[in-house]
Amino acid sequence: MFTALSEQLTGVLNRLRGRGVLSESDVTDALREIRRHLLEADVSFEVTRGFVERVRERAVGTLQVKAVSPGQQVVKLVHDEIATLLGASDAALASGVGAQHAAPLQFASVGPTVILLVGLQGSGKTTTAAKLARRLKLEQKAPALVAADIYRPAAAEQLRQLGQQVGVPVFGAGVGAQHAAPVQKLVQDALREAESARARTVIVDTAGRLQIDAEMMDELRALKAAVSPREVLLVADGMTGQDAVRIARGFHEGVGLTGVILTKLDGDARGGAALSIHGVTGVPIKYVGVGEKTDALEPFDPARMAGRILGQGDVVALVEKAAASVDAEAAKRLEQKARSKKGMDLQDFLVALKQMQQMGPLKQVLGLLPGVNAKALQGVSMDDKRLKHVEAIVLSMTPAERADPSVLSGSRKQRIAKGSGRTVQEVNRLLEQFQQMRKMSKFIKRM
Ligand SMILES: Nc1nc2c(ncn2[C@@H]2O[C@H](COP(=O)(O)OP(=O)(O)OP(=O)(O)O)[C@@H](O)[C@H]2O)c(=O)[nH]1
Ligand SMILES: [Mg+2]
Repeated sequence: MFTALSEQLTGVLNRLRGRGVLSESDVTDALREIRRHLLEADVSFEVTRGFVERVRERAVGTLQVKAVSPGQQVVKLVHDEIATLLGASDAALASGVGAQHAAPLQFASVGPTVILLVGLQGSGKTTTAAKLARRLKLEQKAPALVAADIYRPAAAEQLRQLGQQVGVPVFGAGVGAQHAAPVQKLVQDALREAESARARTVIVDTAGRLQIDAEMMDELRALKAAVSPREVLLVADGMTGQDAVRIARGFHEGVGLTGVILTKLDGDARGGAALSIHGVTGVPIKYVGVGEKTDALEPFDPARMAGRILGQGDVVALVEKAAASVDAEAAKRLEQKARSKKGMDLQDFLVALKQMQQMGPLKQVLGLLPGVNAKALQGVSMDDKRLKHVEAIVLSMTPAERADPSVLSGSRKQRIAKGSGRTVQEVNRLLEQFQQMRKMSKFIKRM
């Protein structure tokens, strides 16, 4: 997801992170780069400008108080601002990265909950309706689907097939039905049918237009008035970049939105839509679509998404947790990972190294790490500087590369070396040590 942006921002932050001393002009340089990358990702100009100004202001404050590890602090600022752009509240940020903070769907206290899906043609409304229905069914919310696209028989048929696939009943706009009545009347009838079929949540799939026009907005407003939806969700194509901003603004002003579902984030969406849309509408992104199948819908968690974009979710968690001694939970996770079939990945390797550094003298520590033998790590002389280098290398990798280093081709290694300011030989050495550790822990597991 957002691969290019993620790689670029990760690169800038890695360079900052390593710095013990940081001047205002270092921050200015880094922000100039970040600004360029955001604009390249098609984040809206206003959003980008606001972002850079906020980070600059706060970073200058941080530098003035001569905080320890200023690089790390500025990285945290950038992370938090990205999370804020994506819709994280201050409370969510304060409660740490591990916490889950997806915006939940709202349910009506009496009667069925109506969820109106709106959006332009091809944005993914019908697919998303089915995905959402599947999810609500799993959550025991007794969902039903209503087809409000009365213009194309094929549209209702598509919804009907998808409904069948996920085992959710579909009402309304039957093929061959007479469409003399206005759409809101047909949808009201369908809603009543759904209610008598004991549906408790009703997802209404509306007709899209190529462009926002007055006719569509009038129809949607009439529909909204007729069915009193608890949620009006804009289904927006995540690939459209900052065009999504204009679309979202149009729909928000036209009908009033309660949330957004961004689709097609599994493709090569650059990130512009995701990073701009909340800032412009003020409503939360509630879910993201990550594939064509009906199970490809994920709740959207701004802070975790920020971590993902910056390729540092776990590391931020680690920094925040940084205790004087071993982090019990991380150690447990490591143990589970070491004992699992897949074994440790590079992210775990880094966590293990950091844990060891926090804990001080190596020898005392090695015994604590399950499945890792002192011998396996002998090559890694763990002074602070070496650890920083190792860390920089691992952080220059994308999450996918960390999970599976076998994908690392020569050109990827070169990119990583460049991003971390190390040599390709060092990258290779790190990978060798990692393989040794894996072998060792597999061996121990078998015993
Ligand atoms: N890769 C991917 N494709 C998606 C996603 N969501 C929807 N699509 C695809 O996008 C295309 C359009 O989806 P629809 O659900 O038909 O879009 P719509 O908004 O209902 O379109 P109209 O009814 O014509 O306005 C389909 O080919 C879907 O399979 C997603 O999250 N990822
Ligand atoms: Mg449709």
